[in-house]
Amino acid sequence: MNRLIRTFASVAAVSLLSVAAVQAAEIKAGDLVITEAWSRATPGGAKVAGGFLTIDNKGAAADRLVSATADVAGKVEVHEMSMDNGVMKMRLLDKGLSIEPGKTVKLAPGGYHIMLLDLKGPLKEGEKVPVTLQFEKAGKVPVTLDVAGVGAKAPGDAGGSMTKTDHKGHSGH
Ligand SMILES: [Cu+2]
Repeated sequence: MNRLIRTFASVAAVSLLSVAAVQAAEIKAGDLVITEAWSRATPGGAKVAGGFLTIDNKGAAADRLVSATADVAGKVEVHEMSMDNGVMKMRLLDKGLSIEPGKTVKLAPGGYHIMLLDLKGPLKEGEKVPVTLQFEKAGKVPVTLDVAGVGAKAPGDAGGSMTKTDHKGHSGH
């Protein structure tokens, strides 16, 4: 518990220090820098939402995003989406997502993402959704997802293209 509070306090301190000119919050956790954390408003009664963010590893050792939790979701998983013969497929990364040293890993629509499952309510545009990421080395890292509009930043993906996924939890799209 102490560790959690300290982590949170250091993140809060970093946020206070960041310049107002930088719009997107930059979160530092050890050697990791996390930016552009966002999600999309959920259409209709959708019970799932993708979470997207950019993770920069400025250290000399690899880290790994192993899991995440969110108060708004019953469960959060680390997923990879890819095209297979024109069909979008979702895959649970049960060992997590490796963040190699010196590399930037972008979680974005159509690729890696965190999946918020069993949503307790819809995500609305303009909302800020707190999520706690769990890294192998950096530990628990609280971030805030800025909720954009339905289908935002993903042209042609405004709710139609995800219906062909083989991932059970996504049939609501
Ligand atoms: Cu997914």
